[in-house]
Amino acid sequence: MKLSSVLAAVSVASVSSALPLEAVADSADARDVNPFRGKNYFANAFYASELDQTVAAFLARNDTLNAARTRTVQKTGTFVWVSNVAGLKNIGETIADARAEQRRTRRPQIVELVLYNLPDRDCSGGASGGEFTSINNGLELYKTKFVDPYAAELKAAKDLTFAVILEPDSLGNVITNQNLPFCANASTIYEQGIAYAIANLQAPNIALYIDAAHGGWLGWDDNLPLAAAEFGKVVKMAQNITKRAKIRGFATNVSNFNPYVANPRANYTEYSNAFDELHYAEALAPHLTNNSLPAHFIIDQGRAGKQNTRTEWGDWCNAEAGYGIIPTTETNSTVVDSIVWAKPGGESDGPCGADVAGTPAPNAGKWWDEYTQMLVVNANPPLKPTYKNQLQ
Ligand SMILES: *[C@@H]1O[C@H](CO)[C@@H](O)[C@H](O)[C@H]1NC(C)=O
Ligand SMILES: *[C@@H]1O[C@H](CO)[C@@H](O)[C@H](O)[C@H]1NC(C)=O
Ligand SMILES: *[C@@H]1O[C@H](CO)[C@@H](O)[C@H](O)[C@H]1NC(C)=O
Ligand SMILES: *[C@@H]1O[C@H](CO)[C@@H](O)[C@H](O)[C@H]1NC(C)=O
Ligand SMILES: *[C@@H]1O[C@H](CO)[C@@H](O)[C@H](O)[C@H]1NC(C)=O
Ligand SMILES: *[C@@H]1O[C@H](CO)[C@@H](O)[C@H](O)[C@H]1NC(C)=O
Ligand SMILES: CC(=O)N[C@H]1CO[C@H](CO)[C@@H](O)[C@@H]1O
Repeated sequence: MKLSSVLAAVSVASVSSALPLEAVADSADARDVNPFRGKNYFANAFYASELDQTVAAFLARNDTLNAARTRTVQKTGTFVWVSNVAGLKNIGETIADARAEQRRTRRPQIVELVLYNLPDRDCSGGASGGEFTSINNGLELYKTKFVDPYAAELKAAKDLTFAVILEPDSLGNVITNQNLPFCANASTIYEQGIAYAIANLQAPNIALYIDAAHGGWLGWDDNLPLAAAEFGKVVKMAQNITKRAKIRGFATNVSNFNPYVANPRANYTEYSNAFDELHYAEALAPHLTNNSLPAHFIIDQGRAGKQNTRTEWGDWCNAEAGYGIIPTTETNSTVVDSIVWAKPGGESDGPCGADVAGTPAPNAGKWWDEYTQMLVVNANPPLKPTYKNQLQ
């Protein structure tokens, strides 16, 4: 049932009592239509709470404008990263919060989650190694202790729609980093793990996006067919487990700084046709179609607001940046479902990159408030302010 028809049927007297949740949920299969359309990008409470100190820092300097801009970030949907077994509890909390918001606003919510815990994770970088290793039965533990409970939570919350990014960086490493022995070893584990996750996260309220790295990595002409073939292989492996298993599409540039539309294009992109993420998505799309894969994308712009601050494409760590385009389905591209904010801006990439306001970068995942303040000030388009009296 459409939300509008439900609302029309509700009498004024009953508005204060909660709608049955099933009535609010969208009946369309999130895998067959753009699942973001008509939904509110749910803004998770944890990220909003991290930003409280950013608001306070601006207010301490009497910078009410940037404090108000930060409040806008607090209301913007970002992905919740679920990166280990202990983090599974965040799913339940997020679901409870999103339901409350759905009841309060009577707008269907889309809840954004990253699933990130493969055995031998981050085989090329090592900065984000995880809790499971293949030599310690990691694949079995990943399936039973992580993916199974993860899938059960989402399937039970039929009243919400989920967009899930699967395993950032992993298939990118399978495609281009076979020369690294640890990645070569990890490849079959990655493929089996992701296939299992796809096979088990099949439900009409779950839209899966396989991570497709970014234009500076897989966007080179020679890499595009290899990438599409690898994605096709993994989806077929999933269909071997769950017949007709399907994904919605692909996520690009997770945690990166590449602009959606470059202006001007950066010199380090040399001759690549995928010199920004929109060109990357459109270049990869026909290869996906040829591999019987859906050519739909979500593109992270959480830290892509300030262009051309880097000298090398490979610079991935805490680059000078600003918040980018606010999540939207108005993407000007038929292959792009939505601009999203996947990386929660302000959580450090690791102890690397330049100091900001005299402070060095903390360890990966740790909050870095000076960096966050920079993201607010550098945001492009500039963030609309939300003053305190506008909070509801
Ligand atoms: C902020 O504004 C208040 C009131 O105008 C003033 O008393 C205070 O000194 C200002 N603080 C700073 C850091 O400028
Ligand atoms: C790769 O796997 C083989 C066989 O299990 C093992 O002997 C070797 O040490 C592994 N190499 C790396 C770099 O992990
Ligand atoms: C699917 O399963 C069949 C039969 O077990 C096997 O021959 C085939 O290689 C599998 N395909 C993939 C992509 O895993
Ligand atoms: C690219 O290099 C040229 C020549 O050095 C320079 O003029 C231009 O500003 C550079 N473009 C960007 C986006 O940095
Ligand atoms: C897709 O397949 C068609 C038909 O085989 C072919 O003409 C076209 O070049 C292929 N496109 C890509 C991007 O590989
Ligand atoms: C889409 O195009 C319009 C008009 O050119 C532009 O204002 C808008 O910023 C574009 N949206 C994105 C996401 O690039
Ligand atoms: C999934 C993906 O592409 N991740 C990359 C995002 O961008 C950063 C910075 O370039 C890379 O380090 C990540 O590997």
